[in-house]
Amino acid sequence: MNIVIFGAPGSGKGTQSERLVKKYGLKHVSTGDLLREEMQAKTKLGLMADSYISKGQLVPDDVVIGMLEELVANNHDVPGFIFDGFPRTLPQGKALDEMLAKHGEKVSMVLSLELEDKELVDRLLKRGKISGRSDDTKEVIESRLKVYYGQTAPLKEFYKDQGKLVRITGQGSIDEIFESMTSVVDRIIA
Ligand code: B4P
Repeated sequence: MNIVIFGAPGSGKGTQSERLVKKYGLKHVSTGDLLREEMQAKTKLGLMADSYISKGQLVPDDVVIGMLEELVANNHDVPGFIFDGFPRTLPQGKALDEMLAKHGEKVSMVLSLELEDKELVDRLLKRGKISGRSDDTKEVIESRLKVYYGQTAPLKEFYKDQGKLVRITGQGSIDEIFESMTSVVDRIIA
């Protein structure tokens, strides 16, 4: 089972993914977390990623796709993945299909967390006060949302055409949203 958790910045992807991996025993793959680890370690990749992330832009496709290819190839014995924050562009979506196909796998479902911009901005500003993340500031959040609507949201059509897109409200308590998500997953895998 390979699940893509999809949504705008602040929609709850990371929050829900952590819970879903525990329930279903899947491997959590968060490109945001992986990039932040590189940034903290000040590796060459991390310094390069920082120059994009701190401006609210996406890290180039070839870098993120390369990172994921290695991870998928090195984890062929896991029961499946939860992809959190990947794919974020059409080329990434196509690359994910190809890298899974190499291992006889495919994306099973795409759970899209849907939320109004105002709530997204409020959540990220709130997180910014404690996280110290350079991308959780008003100006950068605005640019992340623009990037989301321009480059990431078109993936919804890509997955809708494949019959894999399931829209879930991202509004409500973390527990309520988790319940909606697990009821969809349980129905699909039943
Ligand atoms: P991410 O780390 O993926 O950041 P994000 O989109 O902001 O989502 P995140 O998972 O962190 O937040 P969540 O919605 O769970 O990416 C950061 C950056 O890395 C990107 O902007 C990009 O530059 C780069 N990047 C990552 N992946 C890439 C890729 N594939 N290609 C290129 N570049 C890439 O939660 C947000 C907040 O809301 C939290 O504080 C949480 O506690 C709160 N929250 C969650 N659910 C809630 C609820 N129900 N009610 C109230 N608050 C809630």
